[in-house]
Amino acid sequence: MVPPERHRQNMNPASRLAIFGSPPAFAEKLHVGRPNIGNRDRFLARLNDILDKRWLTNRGEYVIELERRIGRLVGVRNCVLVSNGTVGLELLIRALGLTGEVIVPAFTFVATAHALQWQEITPVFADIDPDTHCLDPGSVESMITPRTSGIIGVHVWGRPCAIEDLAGIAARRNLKLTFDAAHAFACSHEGRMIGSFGEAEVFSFHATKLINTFEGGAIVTDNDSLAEKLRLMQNFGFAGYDRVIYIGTNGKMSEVCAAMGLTNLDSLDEVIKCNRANYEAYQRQLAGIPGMRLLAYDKRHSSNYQYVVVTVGDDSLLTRDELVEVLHAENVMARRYFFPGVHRMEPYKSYFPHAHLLLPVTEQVCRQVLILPTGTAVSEAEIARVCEVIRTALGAASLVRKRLAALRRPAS
Ligand code: T4K
Repeated sequence: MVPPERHRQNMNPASRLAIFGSPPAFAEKLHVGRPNIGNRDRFLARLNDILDKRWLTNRGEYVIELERRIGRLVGVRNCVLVSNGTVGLELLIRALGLTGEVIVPAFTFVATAHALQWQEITPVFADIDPDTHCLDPGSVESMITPRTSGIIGVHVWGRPCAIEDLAGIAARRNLKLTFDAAHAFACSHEGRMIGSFGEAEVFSFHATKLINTFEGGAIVTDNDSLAEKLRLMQNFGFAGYDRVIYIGTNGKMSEVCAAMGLTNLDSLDEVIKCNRANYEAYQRQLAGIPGMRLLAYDKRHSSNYQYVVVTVGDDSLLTRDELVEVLHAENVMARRYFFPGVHRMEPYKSYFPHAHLLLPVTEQVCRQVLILPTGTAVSEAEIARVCEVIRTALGAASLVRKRLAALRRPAS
């Protein structure tokens, strides 16, 4: 009788995959976007202080401190903390007086477009650059109409947009330029921090982001009058007790959220170091696998390495979607951000049914991009295991493909 270990070694490697009935590589789900959680004791000390002081929200001392620290880090005069990145975008769009049409990428989280449509402004989708995944300035220019009032670039994966080209277009065509910097906290462009470009920029501090405040975001700008307007707008238009001077909403960040932000900010360098080490581990493990291209971070800019992004090319032996099925069976919850592209989501799909014809690169990138787990919750050994699954699956691609097809067929 073959001893179990020998037997396992003699098995076709593909049979070790969960899709063939083996136990999954991970007993628990390995997620993309596990929150980075800073020093728990420091957070709890801040939480106790908040409870002792009974000051829970409405621009308390923790919010003020976090605004000051972010402003300093980014190098801008004003930081307005908000309840989440989406509300930050909505407030900024309104404060800038954008109207009619605004050009955005369709390769982004749906919030970028929703923040416009929510205010009955039409998001017009421009195509992206195949290397950076950010707006293609040539496509932006071709989408400008007499109704266009602005451009919102998105620094996808924390990599800067073609900022100078977009600024040139905005200046020539008299458009407002802003950036959705949800992914780009602590990133820089040519030695200058992201957050300091355009009219203003918006960060997200959602649980899944580099720095989280549970939920939260920030609008950063050097424009003092814009910041003042944003502060009014985020607090119902109150300019003092009983004095409402503007239309507003509730977009405030609470003290507990700010305390979490401060605690996470204390660990910023460690988090980025860990992300970078994880990225480099993936780089080593995935090197030389045909069709699997790890997105490079441009060394001219500093990055937060928050996302590990692989483009699964047409030369790969399995498609991106097949690899996702294999990985999910192993409890590796790889993601397909931003599939199928905002232009294929409602209501945009109904409004612009032919948008995809003008977005060939967006369409291709949406088909090919695979996001793998990283962050402080993921170890190098786990990364090695994830990559081993990928290598095993690709090494038995035709068997895997057949098996996936069989699993998809409904049982008769
Ligand atoms: N602009 C851009 C370019 C953005 O990417 C985003 C947000 C925004 C604007 C809007 O900012 P916010 O209004 O959100 O501040 C996630 C996040 O929910 C979203 O914030 C983020 N972008 C987007 C890229 O990713 P989903 O649909 O993937 O969320 P979900 O719930 O599937 O979470 C992702 C993974 O994280 C899960 O697999 C599990 C894990 N997770 C999640 C949470 C919430 C945890 O382990 N713990 C948690 O607490 O959108």
